[in-house]
Order: sequence, then structure tokens, then C-alpha cells
Amino acid sequence: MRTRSVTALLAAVVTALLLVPATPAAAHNSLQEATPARDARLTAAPTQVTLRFLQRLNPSYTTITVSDAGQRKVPTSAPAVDGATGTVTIDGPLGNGTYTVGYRVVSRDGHPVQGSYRFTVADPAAPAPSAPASPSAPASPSAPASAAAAASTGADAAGEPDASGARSGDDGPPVALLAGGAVAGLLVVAGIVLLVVRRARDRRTDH
Ligand SMILES: [Cu+2]
Repeated sequence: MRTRSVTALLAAVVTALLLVPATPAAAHNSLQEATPARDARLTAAPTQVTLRFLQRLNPSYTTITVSDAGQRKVPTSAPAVDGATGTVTIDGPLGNGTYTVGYRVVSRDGHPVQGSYRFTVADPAAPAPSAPASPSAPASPSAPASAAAAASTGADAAGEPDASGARSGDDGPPVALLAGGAVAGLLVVAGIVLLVVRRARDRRTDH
């Protein structure tokens, strides 16, 4: 009787473990629309960057940055969040040049999603950028690859390589890790079940 209830409890645990990996399969947050758009070439400098995502944003965990070609942060407001949309207002006028918009938001399941894309300001009436940086000089070695990945996927999979401790890609590894963890958990539970059942049997036969 005791064995049966313990077994039932463990069966419930196993079932729960089997169900847990299904949760991360829910879609991660991803960038749906951006203004300025990815790779846009603007003849007038934008004053805001607006990013619309798939899922609602948590204002506490929403970061939107604008950097110039020299990877210096352009001063902006904090992101104003409205549902799934985040907007930053750029403090000063942007000179001509290429800019990178970086973002980091959180998915419904709590996993961070980050990415980046570029746009170019080419105002025929504006002066040249004050500090021209060689566009071919890679300041961060793996940036081009992740930028390319971001460009091809809609950017939710591209991790900033320099983000401290962040996973480098968001979609693949965590699910694999979770699956691996679930399998390991199942093995442990299976071991416990065997142990408990065997012990109960021994008790019955010995005494
Ligand atoms: Cu997730």
C-alpha cells in the first residue's frame, strides 16, 4: 500500500517532468517591425526608434540602444513601453553614418531575447559624420557573424557576443539544455523508483 502510493507519487513527478519541457516550446519573443527599418537608408535623420515585438514587453526588462559606427552609444531616452512596442527618443540630431540598434527583451517564458540591426542616415544636406570610423575595421571580432544572423532571421536568434554571461544564441541551446536536463531528471527519478520498489520488495520478503 505504501509502495503503491510512493509509486503513484513518483509517477506524478515523472509526468510533471515530461510536461515541463513543453513550456519552452512556446514561441520566444521576437522583433516584428522596426522603425527605422533594418538596413534602411534614410535621407532624414530619425528622432525615434520604435520596435514592435511579438509579445508584450516588460518595461523593467526592455533595453533599446542606438550606437554609432564607432560603437559609441547615442544618448536616448529610456524605452517607453506600450504593450509589445518599445520606443526610444534620440536626444540629439543624428549625423550621417551607419547606426546600430540593439535590443534586449524578455520572452513570456522569461528567456531573454536580444538582437541588433543597422540603418544608415544619408542626408544630402547634412555634414559628414564628426568621427568617421572605418566601416571595415571590426571593433568586435564576432559582430559581423551575429549581425548577419540577425539580418537573416528577423534578429531574435542573434546574441550580442559581448553580453556578459548571456547565451550566445537564444533559440537552440536552451531547449537542448532543458531537454538534456529533463532526461537526466528522468534517469534520476527512474533510479529512485527502482530503489524504492526494490527496497519495498526486500522488506516484504525479509520480514
Ligand atoms: Cu524560452
